[in-house]
Amino acid sequence: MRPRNIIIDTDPGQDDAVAILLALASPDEINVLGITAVAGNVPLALTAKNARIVCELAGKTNVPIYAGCDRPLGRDLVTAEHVHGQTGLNGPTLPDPEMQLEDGHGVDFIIETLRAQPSGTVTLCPLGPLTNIATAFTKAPNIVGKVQEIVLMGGAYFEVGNITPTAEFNIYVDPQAADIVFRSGAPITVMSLDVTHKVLVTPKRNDAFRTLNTPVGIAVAQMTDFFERFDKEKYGSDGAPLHDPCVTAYLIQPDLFTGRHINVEIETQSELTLGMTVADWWGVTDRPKNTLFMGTVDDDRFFELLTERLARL
Ligand SMILES: [Ca+2]
Repeated sequence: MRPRNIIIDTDPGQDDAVAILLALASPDEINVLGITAVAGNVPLALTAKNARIVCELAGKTNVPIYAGCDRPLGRDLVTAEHVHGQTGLNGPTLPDPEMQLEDGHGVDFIIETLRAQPSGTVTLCPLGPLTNIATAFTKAPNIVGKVQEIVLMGGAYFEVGNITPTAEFNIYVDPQAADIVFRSGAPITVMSLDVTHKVLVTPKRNDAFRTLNTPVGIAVAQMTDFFERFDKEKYGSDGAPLHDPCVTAYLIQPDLFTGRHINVEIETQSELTLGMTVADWWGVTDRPKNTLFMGTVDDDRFFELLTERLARL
């Protein structure tokens, strides 16, 4: 089987970093055509820098990295330094990148790549707010039909929300963009909080990263240690959820996850529930099924895969 061509759209973020490392460690399954940074967990200047830091950590300095949109479509940027720290990658001490950003805008890279590649051969992997993807779809609507699949981290049904009582962070930051993407007609697979809250970095799993005793293993252990401080207190759990790597793990081993084909729509108006993913899990409407919405994960096998792949870097 040929590796799947993907574009990673990201706002690193420690969990974005782990998702990117997992992809770069898996060239038999995944070919990273490029990385586009977006404003989200921290502002764009930092996410564009962090993406380069992560590729250098992996020793993969030939991946083209572009800066994309620096703010949501219709509202001010909301960031999450309270989770990820001031840099977005707090935890390890990693050198400033030597890699340069590519010239041009991340949105144009997405458009040009989809135009250049055969239809149905490029998968988009958004790990942050959907601003870049929505902007590309709005600017060049004819690329939507060429997308193989969008596999994204965002939203929730049973877990409801993490940044507000009813909204997950990525969708909440740019609900207008999410609305455009979920209405686009492109095939969408969603790694929601319902899944990612089951992927917990317990002390034992953190130790497994650390005992790889490689720069990557140690850095991943330090990153997951850092945001655990916040999450353990918040959730009272044995470890912090590792959200974004669910996206890249799915591309490598889809049978780790199960879900349902359902309709998902985005709340864009209500002040109270802005950014809610209104997911018709129980099939109580006739709205068209636009999403494969994941609900369960084999977390032991997920961490076996992740640790085994990180060891290759
Ligand atoms: Ca992210």
